Amino acid sequence: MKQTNRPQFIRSLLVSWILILHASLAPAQPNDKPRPNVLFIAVDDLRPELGCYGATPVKTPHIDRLAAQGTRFERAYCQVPVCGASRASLMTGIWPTATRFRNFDAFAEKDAPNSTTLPQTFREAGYVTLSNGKIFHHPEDTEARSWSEPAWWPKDPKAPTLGLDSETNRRLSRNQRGRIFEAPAVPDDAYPDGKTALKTIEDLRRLKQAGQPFFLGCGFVKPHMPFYAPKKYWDLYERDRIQLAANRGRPSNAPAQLKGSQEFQQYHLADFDENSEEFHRMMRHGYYACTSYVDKLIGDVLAELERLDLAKNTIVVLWGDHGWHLGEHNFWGKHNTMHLSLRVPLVIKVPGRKPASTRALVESSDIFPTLCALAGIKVPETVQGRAFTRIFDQPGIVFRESAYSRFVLGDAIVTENFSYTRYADDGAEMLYDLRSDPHENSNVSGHSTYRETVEQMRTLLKQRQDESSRFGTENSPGKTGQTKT
Ligand SMILES: [Ca+2]
Repeated sequence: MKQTNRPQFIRSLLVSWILILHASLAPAQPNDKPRPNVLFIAVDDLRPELGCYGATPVKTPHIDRLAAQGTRFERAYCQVPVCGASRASLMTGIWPTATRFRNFDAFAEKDAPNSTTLPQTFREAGYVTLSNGKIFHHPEDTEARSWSEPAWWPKDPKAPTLGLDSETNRRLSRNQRGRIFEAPAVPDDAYPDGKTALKTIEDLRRLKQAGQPFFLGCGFVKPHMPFYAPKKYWDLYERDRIQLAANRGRPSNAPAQLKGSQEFQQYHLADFDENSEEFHRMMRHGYYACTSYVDKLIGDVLAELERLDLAKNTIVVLWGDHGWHLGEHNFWGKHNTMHLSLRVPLVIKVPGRKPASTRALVESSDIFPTLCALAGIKVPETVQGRAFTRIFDQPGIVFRESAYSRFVLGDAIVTENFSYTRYADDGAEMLYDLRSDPHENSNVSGHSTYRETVEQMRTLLKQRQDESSRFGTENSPGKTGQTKT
């Protein structure tokens, strides 16, 4: 008897020991409070042109309501103004360099193979982690280690044409990406984003039943072009009354490297002349309609979170992956280091914290360690961003001296008063004084009055570039070892 029972006894001892070890490694929970869930809502190409950011005709009542309950970040900046790189950087908390997270084709898996991702960190801490729609730009990026289940995407998210007649279709045969706008009278769930909202709502019900803490990603693809939204959202705006950008010319003294994105040229512009006021008005109308459509879907998801009584213990993040030009400087979209391309909407609702707004500078890379801190989870050593949890209690503090972003050849920092870019090819510079020139109409980098400021910006930028390059050298697993939580 004794001999046959011994292996069982040893095994049960071992199992107990593993469970105890697991429990002791699990993050301490003050007062045994349940660990907070995270609902991470990513919106593609959404600039902070939302009701809660003031002075805009864009109707976003649901996001405004969330902002009124949470902390609204007035000065949040992306690391890279393009989908793939911005998302890979946020999801790893790692800054870009000239060779890492450079453009749309960036993969966390490929560009930072030794990193631990945000959802992976939560998963390894015992969370269920789910991804619906566009969270990573590439669905397969780090999928196996990030998510408890395969990342879910609606079918055909990029070209969901619903409203084209045969004549238009014939004309579109010359252009793979299809017409730039459509406004069919269809229900919300006819388009992929509506399906992403429904899947997220189903998941919330499932997660409520399961009772395990969760990190739930919900990524919408609008207002990214093409501007396809149900007609009722277009009908919220009268096109004739839409104001155009006041500054449709190039900034004075801008170097030749500064260009607008050519992405819109990949769509069929119907009968519009891209230099006409009618085109500017249509583009704004489409962007506004798609923003209101996504706002409604966000409202549906948040309503379910409340209905299920999960809101009281769920941190909600609303984030846009980069900014967007709506005709300013005659630019459409992202792909440069102008303030409008770098500044993103960011609202974080933390249960139990007072509503606030803050002008503290924060970066997308700071979101990863902030969420870890709020959930009591150890931040992986590879993360370069910094937790800004203090801001929730003291929204008036100064958190960062600069936000660092880059795009292809341009390295940029934004400080309290200035935005500065340096191009790697010939050293051309841009400096905008955000106090006197918030819309960046005049590059003053060559102006004698700003000589000292330019020197300071060069030094600050160099520091940020050096810090960014540190990952992969001092911080690499080979030298210091990598800590996973
Ligand atoms: Ca994007």
